[in-house]
Amino acid sequence: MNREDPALRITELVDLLNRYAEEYYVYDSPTVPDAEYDRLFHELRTLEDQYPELINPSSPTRRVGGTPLSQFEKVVLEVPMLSLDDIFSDGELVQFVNRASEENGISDPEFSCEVKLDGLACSILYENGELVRASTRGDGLIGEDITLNVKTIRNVPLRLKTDNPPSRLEVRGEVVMPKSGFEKMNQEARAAGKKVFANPRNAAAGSLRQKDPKITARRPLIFNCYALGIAEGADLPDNHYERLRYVASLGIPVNQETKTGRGISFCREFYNDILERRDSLPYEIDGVVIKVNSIDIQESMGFVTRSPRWAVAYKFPAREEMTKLIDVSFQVGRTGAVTPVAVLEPVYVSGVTVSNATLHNENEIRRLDVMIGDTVIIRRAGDVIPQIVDVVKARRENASELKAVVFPDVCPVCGSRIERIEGEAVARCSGGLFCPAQNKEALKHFVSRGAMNIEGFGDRIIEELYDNKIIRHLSDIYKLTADTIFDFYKNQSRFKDMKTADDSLLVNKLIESIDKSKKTTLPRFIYALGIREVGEATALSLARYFGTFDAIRGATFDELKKVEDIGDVVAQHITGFFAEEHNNNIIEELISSGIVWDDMPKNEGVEQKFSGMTFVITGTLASMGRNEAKARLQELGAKVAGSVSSKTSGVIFGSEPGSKYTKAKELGIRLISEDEFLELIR
Ligand code: D41
Repeated sequence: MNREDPALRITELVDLLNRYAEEYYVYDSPTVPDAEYDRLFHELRTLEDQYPELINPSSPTRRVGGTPLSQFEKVVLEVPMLSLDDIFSDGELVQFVNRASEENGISDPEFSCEVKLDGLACSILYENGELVRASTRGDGLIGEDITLNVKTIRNVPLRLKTDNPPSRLEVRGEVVMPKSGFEKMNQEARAAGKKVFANPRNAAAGSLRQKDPKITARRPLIFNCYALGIAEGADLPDNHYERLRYVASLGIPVNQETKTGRGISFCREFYNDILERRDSLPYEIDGVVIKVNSIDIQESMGFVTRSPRWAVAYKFPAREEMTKLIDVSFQVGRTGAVTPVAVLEPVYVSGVTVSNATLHNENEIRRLDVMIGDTVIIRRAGDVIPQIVDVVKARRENASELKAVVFPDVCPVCGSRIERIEGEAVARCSGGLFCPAQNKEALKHFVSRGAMNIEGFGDRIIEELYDNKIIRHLSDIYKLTADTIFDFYKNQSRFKDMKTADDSLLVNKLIESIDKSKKTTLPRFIYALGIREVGEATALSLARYFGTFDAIRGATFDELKKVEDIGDVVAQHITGFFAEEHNNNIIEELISSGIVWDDMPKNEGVEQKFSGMTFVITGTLASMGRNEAKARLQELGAKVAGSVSSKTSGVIFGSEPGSKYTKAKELGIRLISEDEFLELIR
């Protein structure tokens, strides 16, 4: 790298950035994470500020966006579509706010703050109220005609909702694919062996650039307006926020999170609030956009080459970074599923150092065509396990350093054969309870929160007690005494200060919580057994339907299938589980060690008030916690789901409801206030 010679470094950066931009804009297939692009862009801009004489006319800082794809008709944008300058720190925010304040001689200008949707920018033109043309942003001056595709987006009105439309009105905004639709589409694509998209933005871009609008029509896209272009014959308000409200009154969707306020503290609060809620929003965002609200002040601030001086994109920490794949290890789960895990050169992603990522299964390794030694793009979003989303093939310089990933034929833990079932992506260790990995996972599941809920029984303790043969089966947990654990741990260096079992608060606490867990509920106990495909919801259905443990254990395949949500596969897993003598022995031991629960009132065939209904809860309820509300609904036969769909019977909302409220409204689903809810469950 030419860190010393600015002229050479500038040339290098221009070439690199232009190549990345082409891959991103023209081919919808970026080869480097956005964060890398942003960093290089930032470096180039800083160098150009320092050495203006070295500015290259083909520098990406002189241009906006990319070249349009030739397969679509070109559209000349009468009013150019500018881009946004990025900022990454509070210091830069302070500079921006000061610039806005000082230049205009007012101390506290008003701002409009918006989420920065991560999709594809586009322009939609209405003439006399009719949608006549839609185009991508292209290079900001010339875009591609995607009218037919945009017309298939369900929340884009084909005609404005007014009797008195402006003669010409161009709305600009972002087309995005909501996370839920993206997941579903990728799942279907994966199952069908088709191309999956790396993220919702690529999926949105790919969907809009379909030659066949019928394909676009099947993609779950939405549009949100964030600015106006051409406006003729319209009497527009004098600030940005009111203009968006005007547009919304014409039936054009505008993002609900948009807020106005004054001063830097308002901008900071907006940024922090959205950052905190980032994962619970139904679409991907990569920051917030802060705009000076007054159109007069906007005009007096003007713009530089590519972007207005009155607006900035304050970006969130990146969720995608580049690193190296050092190795692939194979993990065996509770059900024997063998999962390939990427061992990575540690890299900092959205606030956390990541050194492992999941590779899902063998198909995924093949799809990515990833090799050990490759440079990969990893993504960490929310609480989910980091994933490898792409391989940077361009960085495969030295083929001799690459090694193929070999999927094992035998379990790496117990040596049993690995089974692959036709049509199933997962490979499984056939060792069952002979496999220590499966056994340990079964133990971890048994003590987990939704199961027996034994506090203080962490993964590490389970591993250590298991590896030292102190516990083997689920039933051994209730045979543990403070002395057994203490005797084991006092020989371990990290507990060497303990003299007697009584000295160790931790050991005593653990024994106490083991004891406490003996009083449980029927659904918890069933779930804790770890029967394949029997999650918390199925365990609850079983408990409700059959009322007693013995009735469940004795149920036939046909009887099980009468329970809601239980099909052939699950029924098979349940009968199979109880047919194993080994499992029954452990169950008997568990029960004789004192595990108790109350039987449930049977609801076999009895219609309950909310049977067959599904509710969603959003916001904060004043009268009870969410878990209690959920339990009350379930007692009455309802199901409680985490997200709103067309199948939702109603959405119960408390104060500060989230996006689920908006979504329910959009879908015309019944909205139930807390008072109504209390009335319903009385
Ligand atoms: O949500 C967005 N991605 C977003 C993009 C937004 N909320 N506001 C934006 N405002 C502008 C200006 C200020 C230039 C009208 C933008 C963009 N531009 C933009 N998106 C892509 C390039 C520029």
